Amino acid sequence: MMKVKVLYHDNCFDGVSSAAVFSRFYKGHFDPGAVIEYEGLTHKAGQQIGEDLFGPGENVIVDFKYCASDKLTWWFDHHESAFLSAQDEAHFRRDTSGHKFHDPSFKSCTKFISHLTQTVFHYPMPDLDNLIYWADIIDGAQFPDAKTAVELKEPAMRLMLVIEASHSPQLIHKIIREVQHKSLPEVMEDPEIQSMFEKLYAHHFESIDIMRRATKCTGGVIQFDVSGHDLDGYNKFIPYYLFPEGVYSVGVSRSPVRAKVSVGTNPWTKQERRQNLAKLCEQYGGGGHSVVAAISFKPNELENARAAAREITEILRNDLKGT
Ligand SMILES: [Mn+2]
Repeated sequence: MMKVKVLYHDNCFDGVSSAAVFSRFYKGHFDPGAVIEYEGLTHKAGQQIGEDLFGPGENVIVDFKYCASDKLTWWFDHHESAFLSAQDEAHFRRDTSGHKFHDPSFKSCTKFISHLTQTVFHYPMPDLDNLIYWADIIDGAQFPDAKTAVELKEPAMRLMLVIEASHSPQLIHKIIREVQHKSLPEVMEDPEIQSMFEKLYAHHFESIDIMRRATKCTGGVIQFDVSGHDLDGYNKFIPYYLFPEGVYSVGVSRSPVRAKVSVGTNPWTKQERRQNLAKLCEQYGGGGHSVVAAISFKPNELENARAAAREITEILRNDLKGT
């Protein structure tokens, strides 16, 4: 019986779903008795994934940056900024295990993993199709409109709220275990998950009000600073719900572990997109995807975060002037 440690992108529907899909695959294809332990990873300023996070058996990272450690046995990521350094990327390129995968063309890591389990390992899991479908919609921001993304009518969207805003690792790990065998409406019926949802749902509407007061939109760039509020887990589509005409959004927020600049492109904008936000944020030590990216600062570096947000807002505004 193998001990497996799965490190996943915390407070993220795609991270949680990736952990679930990998776990089902591992148990079904390799070891039904595997003992799987989960741990969430959060982007922090200058973060290295420490060797201390790894266990004695299999060590897996899903939907998160690469770690150049020989203890890492599986890796799946779809982020453009997947490597902290050229040395890390070289370490990945040298890998011969056939268990480490990177493809930024996938909208979600969940879909990427399920694609690989089918094409490389010939192990399809059709009962997980709905979970994979929603991970791809949510992580790829493929909602029909901001209303769908913010008003949270679908069970998957409700589960997304719990995953993004819950600070309880036990609850997140319960969700990872439940979604492997239950449908999303069934998972939402669990009393513990349901009661957490009710609490967060009320808070969600308060956060829309806070954002409404803290947000402005000039020259096509939506700006907000919610660092004075406990809003680290706010729904990232609220800015576009409030300002549908905005093309980009630049926000500053703060939690006990970091000050954060979040930069996004309005998924519903008709404007031609020009700026690669991953590249832009990489200049400040951050990263992400071309349409949504972020920079993490230490919690006491709020002023640096604000300065970076101002500069990025200027760059994006000038970019839009040129269109
Ligand atoms: Mn992802």
